Amino acid sequence: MTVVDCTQYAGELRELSARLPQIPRADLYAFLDSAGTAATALPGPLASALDTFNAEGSQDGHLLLRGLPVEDDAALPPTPSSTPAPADRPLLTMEGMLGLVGRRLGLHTGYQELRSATVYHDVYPSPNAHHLSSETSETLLEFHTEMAYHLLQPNYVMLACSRADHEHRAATLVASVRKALPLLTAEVRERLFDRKMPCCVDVAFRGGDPDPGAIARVKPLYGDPRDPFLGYDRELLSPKDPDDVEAVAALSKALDEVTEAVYLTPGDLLIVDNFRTTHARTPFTPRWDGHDRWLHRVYIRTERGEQLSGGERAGDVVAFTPRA
Ligand SMILES: O=C(O)CCC(=O)C(=O)O
Ligand SMILES: [Fe+2]
Repeated sequence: MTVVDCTQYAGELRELSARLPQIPRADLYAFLDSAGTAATALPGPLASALDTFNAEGSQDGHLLLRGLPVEDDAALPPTPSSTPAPADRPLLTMEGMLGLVGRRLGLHTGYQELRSATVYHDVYPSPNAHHLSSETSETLLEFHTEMAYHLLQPNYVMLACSRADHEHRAATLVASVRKALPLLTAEVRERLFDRKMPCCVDVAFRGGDPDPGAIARVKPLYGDPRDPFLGYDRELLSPKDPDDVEAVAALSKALDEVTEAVYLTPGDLLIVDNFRTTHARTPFTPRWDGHDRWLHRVYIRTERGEQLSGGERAGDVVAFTPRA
């Protein structure tokens, strides 16, 4: 795991965050523009770590910023129990960090069908969550490349932590294709590379049909054959051909073998390279006491993988087209 210790920059980062509009949802475009300006003034070593990760990726496919400024637990509002956040909710420090870091990397993107088309998502446990939802808690949220079936799939998923779960059991798991690839035989790689496989989509993208089936086609491996991108979803990817089923099983096993666990704690910001990894979350037990686990999530698009065609702004909301 690659960790950037940001403790020494906390003061500077607090100041940058204080320069941003303090009611971000009042005018999110303006907020993200302002974050874009502030992101040019990030502390040097942090800025270079982000720029290098953005340009080259990394072996383990994620970057953990630790020791960022964050409110004391007592100063935070209660962990939300509904979504989206009220438009007048004041900026939380970790949301400020997601603004700064995200704008250093690319463009924050909302997804029309998801979370009322908002850009900033609260991730918190919810009773009776659908088993594929980030609102699950007592069950394992299985490996998924975020929206692997979406033509405008985000390049990064960023998760910033305001509250951990009480027992510190919830781990965010990340498995990197750069680590898994050497564990695959040449035959398996060849079978998975550039081969479109049927893939279901998350509930939000089903257009009200409870089970539209595999309406997308996803390639498990694609891009540069020596350093491929990964599209892997344990629940949604639905290969039918027996050779495909077998190859995906081999990939699945390799991903399990290289899995790394990140226990997010307040002041952590995890950047997940969503083109080279799949991620998951282990079970934990909520107490429903207003202090349950609380993350903030944004999606970032960059030039890589043709996710942008020119003229986009940070804060744009995009509509669903399945990969086909
Ligand atoms: O709760 C987590 O650690 C990750 C949940 C997740 O997969 C997501 O929010 O995209
Ligand atoms: Fe996710």
